[in-house]
Amino acid sequence: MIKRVVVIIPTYNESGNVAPVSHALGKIFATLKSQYDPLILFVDDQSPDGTSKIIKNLIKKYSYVKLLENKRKGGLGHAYKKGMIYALDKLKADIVFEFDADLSHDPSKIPLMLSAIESGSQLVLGSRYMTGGGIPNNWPWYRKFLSVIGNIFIRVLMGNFKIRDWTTGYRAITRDVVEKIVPELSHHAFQGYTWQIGFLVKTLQSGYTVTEVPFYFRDREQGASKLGPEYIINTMRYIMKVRLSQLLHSRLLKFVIVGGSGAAIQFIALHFYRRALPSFQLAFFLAIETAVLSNFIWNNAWTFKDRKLKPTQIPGKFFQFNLASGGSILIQQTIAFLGEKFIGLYTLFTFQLSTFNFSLDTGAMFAVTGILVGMFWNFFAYSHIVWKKK
Ligand SMILES: Nc1nc2c(ncn2[C@@H]2O[C@H](COP(=O)(O)OP(=O)(O)OP(=O)(O)O)[C@@H](O)[C@H]2O)c(=O)[nH]1
Ligand SMILES: [Mg+2]
Repeated sequence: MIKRVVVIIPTYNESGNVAPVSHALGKIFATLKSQYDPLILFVDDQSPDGTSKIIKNLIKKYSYVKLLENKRKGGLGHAYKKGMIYALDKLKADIVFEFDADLSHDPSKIPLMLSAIESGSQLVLGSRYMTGGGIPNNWPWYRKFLSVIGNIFIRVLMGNFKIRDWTTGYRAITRDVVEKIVPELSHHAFQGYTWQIGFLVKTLQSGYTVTEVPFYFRDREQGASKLGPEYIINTMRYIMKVRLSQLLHSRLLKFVIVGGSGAAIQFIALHFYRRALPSFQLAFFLAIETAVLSNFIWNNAWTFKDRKLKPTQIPGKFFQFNLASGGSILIQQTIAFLGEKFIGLYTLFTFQLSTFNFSLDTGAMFAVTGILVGMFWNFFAYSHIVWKKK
């Protein structure tokens, strides 16, 4: 079956570029004819320099050129969103490309990106930061610095080192991904690089296969760059927002909240049991057990709700949960014991960093270490034993 490929090119004041880019893409399209039916879709936002008039003349010359006109300038993401919906609905695209009008994106990489899709990728990135790719030598140092350091920064913040070029605007995307991801991107993601990063983050989160193909980014020769300082600020703000919302929805945070509430419950329960019961030992034990029960219920209903236990499993798993929690108490006791033996937990040995007039209590240090190691064990045991993945 011959597949429809639509190369989407947003334009804003690109009058000098639309003819050369159409010509260059036409040459590549000619080599694809046996397998693909390729088109260019320009998405113009009423460019004041008459870009759309030139495109309308190109349409008379090249049958593979199409134009979508927006009523107002809405940013790169907005243009892509409109363009993708049009490409899928009206042009029946199987695969779309994101492509810049300024010929920065080497069109000769299109066949390679298409074969990556044939091999199972659902999003293919044209990547500047891998062997075989690169950025222009003549870029001023600050633009090189921003591009390279910016991408490293994003990799660190996202905690993902597999993807090398997060901001690239050269991409091949399958219909499935467009249908799933585009409706999820709100108007917050329409400015600058946030569209590109947001699209990539959501595609990865949805479990699609993303691969990279290297290319050399060519500097634009015609027209002006739309890149400004607000791009950088918007990008950083967007990444922080994404990471924060990931943290708020993460299992680890829920686990910490449940654990913290458990500690509070244990404390309060002990207070009441001590009044009600003759034996301190018994009150102490019951208080722990109350907290363990509450933790078990909340972890099952919330932290691990995607792996919720069947009613028949509950007794056995609750026993396991008790053992795991006991293990964590044992770890904490051991660390406290070692702390006392080698440093003397109760001597409140402090060492002074006189310059800062700052004192560190090693006893507290051991307590914190004990709690952290205990928590680490708990999280491990819960996610790998009690609520292990099916
Ligand atoms: N329709 C539309 N296109 C836009 C808008 N902003 C940018 N573009 C287009 O998106 C593409 C990428 O923008 P560029 O200005 O080249 O940004 P860049 O590639 O990061 O920077 P330079 O290559 O240095 O200019 C170009 O084809 C622009 O014409 C917009 O608001 N609406
Ligand atoms: Mg460009």
